[in-house]
Amino acid sequence: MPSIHRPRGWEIPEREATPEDVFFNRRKFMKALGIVGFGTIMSQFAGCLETHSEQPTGETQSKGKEPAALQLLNAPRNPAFTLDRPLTDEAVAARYNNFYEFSSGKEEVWRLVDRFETKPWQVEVTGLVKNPKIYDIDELIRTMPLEERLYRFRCVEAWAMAVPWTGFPMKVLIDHVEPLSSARYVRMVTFLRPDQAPGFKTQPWYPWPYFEGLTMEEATNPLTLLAVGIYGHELPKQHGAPVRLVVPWKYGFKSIKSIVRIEFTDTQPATFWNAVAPDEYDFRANVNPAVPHPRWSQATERIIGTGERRPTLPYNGYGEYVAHLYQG
Ligand SMILES: Nc1nc2c(c(=O)[nH]1)N[C@H]1C(S)=C(S)[C@@H](COP(=O)(O)O)O[C@H]1N2
Ligand SMILES: [Mo]
Repeated sequence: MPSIHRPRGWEIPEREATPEDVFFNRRKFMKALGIVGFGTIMSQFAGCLETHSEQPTGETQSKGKEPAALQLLNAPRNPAFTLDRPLTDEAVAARYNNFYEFSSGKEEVWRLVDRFETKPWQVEVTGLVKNPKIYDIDELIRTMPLEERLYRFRCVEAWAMAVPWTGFPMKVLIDHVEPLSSARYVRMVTFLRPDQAPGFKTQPWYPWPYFEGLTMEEATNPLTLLAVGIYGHELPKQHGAPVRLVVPWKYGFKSIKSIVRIEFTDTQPATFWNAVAPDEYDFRANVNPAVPHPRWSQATERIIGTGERRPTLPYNGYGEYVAHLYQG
């Protein structure tokens, strides 16, 4: 190993020049307004916030009663997670998506999501747990410790972005349901609604609904996030509303969107892309520049929006958090 000092996460400058300055300034502004009744805020920002059915009344309210949109906006940023690159422009990220339930065309997914109904929404947590439970998405947003994290995100197809997710560590939810000692894996499943997403019918050969899995060690790793927001507001449908997984050290296909079921098992669950092409996508799928995909190199990645190419980082730059999971 050459003795090059690679700065650790907390030593890297938070971000280089970013197109998101405007966004973060807006949030600071919103926080400052937080001392005012938020009816005022909501009426000022009604045009840019997607609000929940629960309407603001203008009276002082506790955190527990705030509309989900405002809670996401107020989630504190976790300073432990910094970037070595600018954040991706919000509109670029929102118009370049992998979400096969809608289309295999990354640039058209956002135009096909209108009929997808993400409210109301429930997530069933089941399997080898002491306290199986069906959670309403509003309950999750109200009761889970929401925070914002700036994460790199790397698709197996070699495109990459860097975005601010709002969510909560999956471990918090896992602790709530108390897995049995026999639970060794977590299996997650996406919705199956052919009338709300055209891809089910246009690509009937796929083994719908989309399914993914992690080991318990991976699922409870502090990096593993269940995201309910991005750029300070609710997830747009194309990003996997209302709740999706984010495992930043693995290729993007592990980060399953629009989750309806989380199941604890004692055997390694099958995964969607492994079922489709076992020679190309394995269960583990850790980002690794040294292991090429059978059809292309993984040595570099292309930053969406700018087209810049950067070297791929082992574990997508998160080795300090996760490399120990894979030793031996
Ligand atoms: N349900 C579901 N989840 C999914 C996918 C999908 O097709 N369906 N695609 C995956 C892939 S390949 C990637 S790269 C990311 C893309 O997330 P983004 O569109 O929010 O950037 O979602 C992942 N989660
Ligand atoms: Mo991907």
